[in-house]
Amino acid sequence: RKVISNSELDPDCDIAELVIESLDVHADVFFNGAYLGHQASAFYPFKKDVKEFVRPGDNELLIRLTSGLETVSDADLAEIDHAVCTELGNGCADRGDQRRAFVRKPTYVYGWDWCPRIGTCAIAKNAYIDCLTSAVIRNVSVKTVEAAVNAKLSLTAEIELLDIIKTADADVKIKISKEDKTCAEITREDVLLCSGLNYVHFDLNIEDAELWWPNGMGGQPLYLIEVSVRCGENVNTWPAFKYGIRTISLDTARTDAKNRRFMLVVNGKHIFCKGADWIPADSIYARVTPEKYEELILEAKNANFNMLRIWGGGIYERDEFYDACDKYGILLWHDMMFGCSTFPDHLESYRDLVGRELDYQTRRLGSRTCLALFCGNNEDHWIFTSGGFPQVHIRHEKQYGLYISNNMMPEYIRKNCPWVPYWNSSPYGGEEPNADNIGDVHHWHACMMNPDTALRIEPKEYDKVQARFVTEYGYPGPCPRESIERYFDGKAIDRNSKVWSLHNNTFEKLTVNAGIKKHYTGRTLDFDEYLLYSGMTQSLMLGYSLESIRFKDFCGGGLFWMYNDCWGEVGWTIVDYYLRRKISFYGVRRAFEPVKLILREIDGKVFVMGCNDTDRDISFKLRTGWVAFDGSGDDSRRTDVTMPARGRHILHTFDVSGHDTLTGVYYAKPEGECIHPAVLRAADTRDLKLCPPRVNIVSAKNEGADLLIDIKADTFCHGVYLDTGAGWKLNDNYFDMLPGETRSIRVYGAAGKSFALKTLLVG
Ligand code: BMA
Repeated sequence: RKVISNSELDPDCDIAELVIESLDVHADVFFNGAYLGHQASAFYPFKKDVKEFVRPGDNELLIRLTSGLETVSDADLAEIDHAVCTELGNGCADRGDQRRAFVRKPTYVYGWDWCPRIGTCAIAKNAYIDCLTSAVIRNVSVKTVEAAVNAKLSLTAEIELLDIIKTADADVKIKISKEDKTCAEITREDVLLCSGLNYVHFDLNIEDAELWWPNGMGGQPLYLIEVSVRCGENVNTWPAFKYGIRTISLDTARTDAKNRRFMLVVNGKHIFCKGADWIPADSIYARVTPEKYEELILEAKNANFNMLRIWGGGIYERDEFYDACDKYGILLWHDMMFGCSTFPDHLESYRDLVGRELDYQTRRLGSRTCLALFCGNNEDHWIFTSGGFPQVHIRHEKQYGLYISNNMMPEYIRKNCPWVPYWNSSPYGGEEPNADNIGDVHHWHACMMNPDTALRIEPKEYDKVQARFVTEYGYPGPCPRESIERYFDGKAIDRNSKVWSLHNNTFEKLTVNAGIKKHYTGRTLDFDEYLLYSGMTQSLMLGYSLESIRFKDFCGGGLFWMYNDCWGEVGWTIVDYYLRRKISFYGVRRAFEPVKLILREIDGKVFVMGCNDTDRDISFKLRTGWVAFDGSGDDSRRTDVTMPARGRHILHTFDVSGHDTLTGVYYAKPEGECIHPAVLRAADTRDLKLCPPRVNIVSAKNEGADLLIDIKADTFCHGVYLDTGAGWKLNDNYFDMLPGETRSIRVYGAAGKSFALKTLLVG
């Protein structure tokens, strides 16, 4: 119930449009006692002209909300009788409530493997009244036609003339500026507006344009776009918005008899997408603050991501989220909100409801700089072939939800943002969804979801990836101690307690302990050791697998499950619910470095791949070969190499030449350039015959607010870290060093502090 004062309203307006941005989910809306209507979706706003009901003094808005589940009958469920998710033999307990298929709201709130059931029911965003007169801008869409020094944009203003009988004359004005410098300004004078919708189109040239690039590939310059319409005395202004000049397309061209490419092309360059899957940042999604969005997207940038995939069981995020992605160069693979279920697309009323949502969201998001691709759903195509659901006869008029992704979405994209690439589902493509040769893959069953624990904890399994694009796979790890203490709420941390198991991912299945045992030690560990070793294992599994995927030059992206949390748990993420970095953050950050060397052995040869996301060729002398852990023997050679701009190339190969990989490592180390060396992982760390580590801090100084520490290793050292606790952010931590290597570590904001330097003990 909200009291709206009449003083906020202009008595001379044509309409007083009440806007309620998000209602979760079934709502009856009353204004001063008048019934305005029923809303049944959290995914588009409720809008109604309330001018005739406005009265002097206070006005009353009354909303009656329900969760919506009560409207779903057994007969409804029988019609789509597969909504019970038995996927992965896990039962519906972990995928919520089967009725979720009928309610258009975030469905993760009914419980998922990574969160408990917290069924929401809310006025989730803002509510206000817009007083509108004569001509109103209803939408502005913009497309980069040419991303070049002299860039071309096309822009369309959708203007509604509120007079339903008569025409009117108007001036429509566009201004594009950057840091107060006007780059383009056009006024279209004396435009004839007809009753209802009018589309006014502009072609714009921007000279000396600065192009927007994904993170790591260049800058993110944003231009300010202002659009207004004057009709008689009235001026209506569309909220000014920022836009980065760039083109994005999806290349699915055939590469050979069997395969097709699946790569995004930004400003004419094929890119490798680096990142992870995004879920709502809170179980109670309405309480996510703009600051939390900002921090999470900044951390995605810090982890060297250039992409997030918005997963289809969550929400269309708030504007602040997309603003931050534009600002930090994070492209979006954007699922529509359908996931892991069948949906009642045979019902006219359901198609109508969903149609409004798709129309609203494609209009709202289609011109966003960061938007790289719309995707129909999460795993809805795949579940028909993955054995989880009974085989059903899918007819055209009853596609169990697929009609929405297959037929409705392409129509709305064509109508509202035809320049945005579209993909029907994730995973999708080829003879059956999850095929290696076409489209994207959720790489779960061969590894983390395999009943065989040995496969779940073996990093080398990821060298077998043949996918054109990986959109999901994962490996779990715990949060830092500070976060676990927080959810234990003052009680002693007990790994046999109910609290612990509630905060443990359903699919963890003792994998974390098995991983520690394989890679590090069979000792009984105290709690801090458990955190350290499990964090290192997650870091290894994610870091190694992302390198394996990036090494495949036919593969267009490596996105792991998942980036962020909606509550604290031992789970998939690298940044926890409380925004603390896990140890694995650093492993992922290294795997995604814009300029990066990766070593892999194939048939007795070591391949050195150079990944260079930047716009300049990089040439340097590269030392490659083998070195003993204690530094005593070094069999290496120097070669001149060049890493061409914006590409992945094999720079060099050399024979393994029979050295003992348990007493030393094959490596590739650039000389001069600030590029980290790469080592070839020959065996599990636990099996290596490491010598006692010798590593020291050689200098520590303050630089502005930061602490800068130089470290030198005399031997090979595994898991070198500054013991800062989770309260500090570093440019790197928990890394390996070669004998003789030095590294500079920056601890942000830690000027004047000192921290102990440690290495991980193995065995
Ligand atoms: C995939 C995702 C999510 C799920 C994740 C981990 O199925 O699409 O639904 O949470 O795996 O289990």
